[in-house]
Amino acid sequence: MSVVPEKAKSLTRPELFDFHGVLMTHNFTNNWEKVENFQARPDDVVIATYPKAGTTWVSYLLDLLYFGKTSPERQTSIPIYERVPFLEFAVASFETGTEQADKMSTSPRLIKTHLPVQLMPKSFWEQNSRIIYVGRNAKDSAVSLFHFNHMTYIQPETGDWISYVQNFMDGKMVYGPWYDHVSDWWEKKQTHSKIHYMFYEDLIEYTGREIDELCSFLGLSHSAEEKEQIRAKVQFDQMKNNKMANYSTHIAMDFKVSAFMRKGKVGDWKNHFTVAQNEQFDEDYKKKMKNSSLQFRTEI
Ligand code: PPS
Repeated sequence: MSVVPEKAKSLTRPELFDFHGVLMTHNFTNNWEKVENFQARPDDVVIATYPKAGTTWVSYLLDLLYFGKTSPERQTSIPIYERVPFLEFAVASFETGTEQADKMSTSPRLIKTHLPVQLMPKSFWEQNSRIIYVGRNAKDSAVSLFHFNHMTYIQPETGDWISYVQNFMDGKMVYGPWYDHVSDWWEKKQTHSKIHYMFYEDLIEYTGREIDELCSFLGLSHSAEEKEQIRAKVQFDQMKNNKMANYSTHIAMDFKVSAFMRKGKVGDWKNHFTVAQNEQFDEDYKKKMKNSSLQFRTEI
């Protein structure tokens, strides 16, 4: 990734604004013409998530499934954010996501996005590219995003925990409300066979089974031994200590504030929500999700 470090460090936190009906910041819209007209390929594999749902985890898993055997040097020399371009990323002084994706020579290209389903570039649908959507329960997503927002200037001002949770419930977040994002992708999945919808909580509890299902969706055949080796490499502690997977080389993040691989758990929300806040959140959640058949687990 080409970057001018000193220039990047002097950037200020962005403001939220309405972008085609979704709250966004210029860090993800500055390059919109190129994003909207992005030329997808039939063999592209997209990892789509609301932020903090396990994007990096699944990105690394896919990278190992596709390239672990054929390009082992990749594992020790290229950070995950360069192996898997972030499509709409357009932060001043960094290479854009589309520039990164356009010059990729791998096949397939693995591409990450946080776009809500209605903003996906149409070429992905026309080319019938495979899309893996990862969902994570709202409370743990909110907690993870809260810590992340504090550790990177790419995100808007976040405020204290109390006002942040209110904003989360009100959908005043980059990429809009969590509730719409997970539900709209879920709806799309019902009619589009090239979307594989998975859950962070299942990946934690049944990693082996989830890898099997991913392989079957992607048409990949790996031996049980290979899959077991990959399963071991994507464990939280392994990734946390892996400089090529833990973002520690990314200059937009301040690891003194928080680690990118922070806890990697289901249920850390219990260490953040007060009893009253939790009751209010649950009440509000029921209303917002009443028309969706989606079920998340907040503990395992
Ligand atoms: S981002 O910035 O949206 O791309 O972040 P994303 O990668 O989606 O999410 C980061 C959270 O995923 C956790 N994570 C993992 N959990 C369990 N096992 C593994 N291997 C793993 N890798 C990443 C990471 O720790 C962040 O969650 P929190 O709760 O903050 O720890």
